[in-house]
Amino acid sequence: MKVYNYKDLSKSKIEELCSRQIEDDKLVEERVTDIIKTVKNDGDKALLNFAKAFDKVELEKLFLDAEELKSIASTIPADAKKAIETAYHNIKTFHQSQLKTEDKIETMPGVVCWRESRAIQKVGLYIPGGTAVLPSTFLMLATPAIIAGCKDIVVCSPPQSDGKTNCYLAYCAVLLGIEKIYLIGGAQAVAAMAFGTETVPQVYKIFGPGNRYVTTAKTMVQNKVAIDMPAGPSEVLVVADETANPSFVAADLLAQAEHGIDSQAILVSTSIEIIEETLLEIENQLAILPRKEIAAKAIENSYAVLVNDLSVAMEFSNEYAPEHLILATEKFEHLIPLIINAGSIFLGNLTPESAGDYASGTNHTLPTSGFAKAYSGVSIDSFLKKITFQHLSTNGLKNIGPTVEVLAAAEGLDAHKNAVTIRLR
Ligand code: HSO
Ligand code: ZN
Repeated sequence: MKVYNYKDLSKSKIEELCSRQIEDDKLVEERVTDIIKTVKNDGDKALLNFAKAFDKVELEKLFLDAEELKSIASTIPADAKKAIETAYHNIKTFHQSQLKTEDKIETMPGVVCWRESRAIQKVGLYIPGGTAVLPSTFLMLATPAIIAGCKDIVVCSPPQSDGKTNCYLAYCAVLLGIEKIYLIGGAQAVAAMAFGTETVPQVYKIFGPGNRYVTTAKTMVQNKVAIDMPAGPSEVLVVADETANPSFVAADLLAQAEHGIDSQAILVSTSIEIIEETLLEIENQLAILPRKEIAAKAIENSYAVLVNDLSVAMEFSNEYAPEHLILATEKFEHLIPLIINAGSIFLGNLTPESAGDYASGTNHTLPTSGFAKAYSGVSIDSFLKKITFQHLSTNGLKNIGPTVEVLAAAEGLDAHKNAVTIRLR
């Protein structure tokens, strides 16, 4: 991990440090284009062939039904079952609190405007399999979808080598009342949900993280369906002062690093001692991690920045716009107002990102790659559309009519003007 001193950094170097170099990979793009075309043309047959080619399984059918899910779920260990239930309870409680009705507003006498929410009727959730199975992602996406009232919730996850899904995902399905898991992974899952096949229903919005193939596919189907957000490798930025605990900071950076070799774990600190001790701690803790090869590569691509004070740290953080921001300082309260760009924030020395990744209640589907400058993480809002309403009374029509007539005339749109005039008569 490289260490920089902020005062030696030029503006362009800061920009470079804050930019995530995601080169577009022409080969991935070509393959994904091909996969999408094949799924569009051949439907289920293509999906079964891709399962054979990519997941190395011969599937008899493309989904597990409620009975099968129940039977797989019954093999879940008791402690995992309880942990999933606790996480689900917290995620549900937090997301339920986001359901709000808005007031009706009388903008002028007799003119009333308001907004109401309606759920997106058909949504598709992608739950990665690959190097890590993520039942937590299933909870993070399905819970708000259900609370929002989405009618059709299509869940895709790649099949395991036995042609099934694991007991954790199956148990989540049972707990959530989801009656099918489609055994489809990668770009082909995204294509299936975007265009529909004989078996897989077409949806209006696709959610969920995934590898390069999945995220490339999500970008490519955007003229057909909405997506939750553009996705890049996961990242954390830790702001630490002398009140931070280097072992905790190292553990948080490594938790991020183990996600993938392209993950970034950034440390910004006011104390060179904290930086040095954290780097030593990273070495110690890394040595015994099962995913140490992955984590070591990610740490190699990461860096630390020494700053003069916490306000400069926050300036850097806002420029970086991290997916996760950990404020490893007792003074976190003072820093909250300085935060402008970040996906989700973890306050103080006792709040690890892992808490939010799994169980505290906040959503872990968050904007990466600097998109926190413009995007929010997944929440209830992601599954809703806000529809506006208005009503004019006789008095309202009289009050607003002349304004509309004048503006319509100014735009040369007489039919618009007429729609008011005819009523005023
Ligand atoms: N940190 C990931 C979420 C996750 N972590 C799932 C563990 N499991 C992206 O926010
Ligand atoms: Zn994580």
